[in-house]
Amino acid sequence: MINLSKISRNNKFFFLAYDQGLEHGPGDLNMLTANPEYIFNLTKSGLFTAVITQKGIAEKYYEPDQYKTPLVIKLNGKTHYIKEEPYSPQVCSVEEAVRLRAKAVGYTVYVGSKHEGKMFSEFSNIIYEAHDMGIPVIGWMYPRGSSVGEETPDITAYAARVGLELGADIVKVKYAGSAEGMRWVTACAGCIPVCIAGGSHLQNNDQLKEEIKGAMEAGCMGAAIGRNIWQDEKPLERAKELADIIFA
Ligand code: FBP
Repeated sequence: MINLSKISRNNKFFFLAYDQGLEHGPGDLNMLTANPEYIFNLTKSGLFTAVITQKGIAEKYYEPDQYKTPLVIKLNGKTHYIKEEPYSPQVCSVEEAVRLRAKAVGYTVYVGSKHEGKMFSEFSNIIYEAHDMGIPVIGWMYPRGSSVGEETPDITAYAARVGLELGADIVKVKYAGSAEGMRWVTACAGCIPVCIAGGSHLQNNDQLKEEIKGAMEAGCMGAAIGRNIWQDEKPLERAKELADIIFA
């Protein structure tokens, strides 16, 4: 088993996700949050077990001595203009990510997309290369495409299972609607940790807190949250509330 200690605390994960500039565009950003330094400064709180960016942000802004919090580099990405069957091409190699001082790498698999085969193949090669270098791989396992219906616990569980069977070390999935749904997801993920994703910024943090509570009760090991933290007026207060649940 690959060692996950560099990106976890007490075997739990709290990732600060900041790849939305590429995935969603500047609509997610403002004059403050468009500056990656603002995000990296939030990591100085020590609340997060890792921060997630694309390679360009890592290369231009990430200073491990200054920020301390470990880096995860997303190896693929796509813009929100892509509306047909989703495919997110690999844009960074494992070797390059390690050179940019990543302690883990991430890759989105759109499970069920017509391009699933291409993503399976890229993901499998990434896992092979990363494991050869002792680097963990996080799978963003997102069921999407015209053959995939509305996401149900079974569909989320299927995506998590695909992550296990392809060799991911951690899977990141959307919340399956209830703690019971998440129990099925974690059962299907087997021995690999499941983290939940955040979603668009909600004025009230209560719903997200309930989801994270439900997920942790169901055996999840953490969360990867972006907009609900850094789009908030009080990002560190929001993050602390979530960290208290994850590391309880
Ligand atoms: P958020 O907490 O801001 O939703 O970030 C989590 C994340 O997985 C990001 O890493 C990624 O950019 C985004 O969500 C993808 O969201 P989607 O594909 O659902 O639009």
